[in-house]
Amino acid sequence: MIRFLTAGESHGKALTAIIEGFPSNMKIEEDYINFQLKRRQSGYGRGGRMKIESDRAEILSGIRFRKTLGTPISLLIKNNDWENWTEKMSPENKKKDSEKISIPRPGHADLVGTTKYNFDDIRNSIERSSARETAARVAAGSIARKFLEEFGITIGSYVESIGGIYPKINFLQNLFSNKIDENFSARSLSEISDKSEVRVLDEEHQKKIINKIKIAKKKGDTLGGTFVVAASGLPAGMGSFIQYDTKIDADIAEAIMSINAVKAIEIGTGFSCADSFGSSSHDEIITRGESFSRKTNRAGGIEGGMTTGLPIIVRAAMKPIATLMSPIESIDLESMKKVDARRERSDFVAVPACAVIAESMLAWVLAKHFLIKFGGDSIEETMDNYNNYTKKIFKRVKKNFGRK
Ligand code: EPS
Repeated sequence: MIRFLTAGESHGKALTAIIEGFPSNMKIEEDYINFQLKRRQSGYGRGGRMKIESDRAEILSGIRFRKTLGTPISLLIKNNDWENWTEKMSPENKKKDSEKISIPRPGHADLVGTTKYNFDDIRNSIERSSARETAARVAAGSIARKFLEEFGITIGSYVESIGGIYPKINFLQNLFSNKIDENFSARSLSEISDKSEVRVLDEEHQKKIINKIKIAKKKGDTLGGTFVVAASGLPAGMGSFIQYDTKIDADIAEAIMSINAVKAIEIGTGFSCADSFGSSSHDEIITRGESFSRKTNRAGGIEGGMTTGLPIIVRAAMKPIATLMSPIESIDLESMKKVDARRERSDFVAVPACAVIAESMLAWVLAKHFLIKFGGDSIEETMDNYNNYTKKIFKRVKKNFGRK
């Protein structure tokens, strides 16, 4: 079973991640991780912080001569901004005149975090609840992504809407309701969206969104949006129906919902299939050569908590950033009086980054279920197990059901 933990405060010295459970002999290099970290930092509408940071992961352990050892991998991402925060975030004694924050922002973890942990300074809650932590997740997710690529599994994403502005063409509909494209690679979605400043799939849409972000910025307001994450090249049978906690869709939902500011997720046609007849909700089963397939992929690649082999299609919604330059109402915990919520440097929009983080979380869940299914201490052993299973599926069905 793979697992990872992250540590680090937003304005502390660094973020770290410890990743465990991947087989040995998997090729991985810092540049591969750094490429993903750079993707997470991009997107029109980010705040001043992204001009300070240029995230890079340093490999501290678990990798030798660009190959995994099967031992815990530890990664370090330095916070460049730490230079400006050494006193305010010092692990040593607090300076007498150091600033104390007492006004919580609605929509952030400020109030509940501060009361729950019995802090006397909201800064203590702000730091770890900040989405800065997701840099470490993307670094960890890169190891999972690289692992999956060994088996031809790719992951990609795009932004569907920001501030309620949707594209003229419903790309999502194409992904599951039309004829299945056997050659579809989820990575191709990112190859297109990465070229866009807001990670959308067409230029006209980008223009409209950037205008809307400009309006939000001018008003001191923020925006949220929706995004799509997909994975392709999967074997059928990852996950299980045996218990609630073995279902792969449940794990995916948990992983995506755990990303800061994500408020909703759907798989395949999700909410809209609840309004349709069963006959237009499910995917008719067909054979394609020596394998099973479906005429459509409305299920978004998962039936009964297991992968069907068709692409996994996930859609999620991110709420608008909670830090507002034109703030809404809050309470000052010192005076208990009504005040404007605290302003502080932040992003206006982070949906493009959120989609990249979601790719990383999806990669993690898929790698986890892949290794539960196929195991292996070395990548060679995992590959043998994988080949053995996938090559025999169709033959076994034929044998079990009596056809020669
Ligand atoms: C964040 C606030 C901003 C964001 C930050 C998340 O940081 P700061 O307070 O330093 O301006 O830029 O995100 C990142 C630093 C990052 O790397 O994504 C928040 O409050 O969640």
